[in-house]
Amino acid sequence: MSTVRLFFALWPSPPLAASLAGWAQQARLTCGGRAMRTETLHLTLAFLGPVDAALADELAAATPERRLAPGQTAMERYGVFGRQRILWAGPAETPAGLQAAHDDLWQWLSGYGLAPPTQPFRPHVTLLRNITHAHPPEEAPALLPWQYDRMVLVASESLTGGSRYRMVAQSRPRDG
Ligand code: 2AM
Repeated sequence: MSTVRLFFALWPSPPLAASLAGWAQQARLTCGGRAMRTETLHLTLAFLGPVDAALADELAAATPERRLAPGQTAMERYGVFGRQRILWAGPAETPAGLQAAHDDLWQWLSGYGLAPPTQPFRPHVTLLRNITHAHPPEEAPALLPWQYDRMVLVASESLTGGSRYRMVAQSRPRDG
């Protein structure tokens, strides 16, 4: 049975993605590593991992009927995941609305037999991978507000030298 590696994410608008790419360039001066391509920057709400192709199709068909409660977060700090050698941007605290979106999403996904993560939700946008210096810059650039009203379902396809993201579905805005 073939599988598809899936995740649900918030996708930044092009101007927000461009600002985040600026954050990445600035952090790279301190941390080294490899910057993610601007058009791939995202905030993962739920990482499903490999799922059977039939279930992937079912989720893609059901996603447009999902409503994500609109909300907002902000990119306000840098952080590091040392073991993964990742430098990220994220909110200082997880906003309640974003946590609720994550929890609702996993409640829905558990109905498909998918197991919620055991780790707490840490909303972040990965900016750099393979960093060589495991401490983030002391100061982040000016806060970037992020309003969201939909999520996207993304397939991550492995290629030699990296992975490619393919958007397979998106939720409809609540009043859309
Ligand atoms: P990362 O950027 O912190 O690595 C596609 O790989 C997306 O899913 C990325 O945002 C990635 O987060 C996330 N992801 C990959 N593996 C994961 C895991 N085991 N648990 C949670 N998120 C994961």
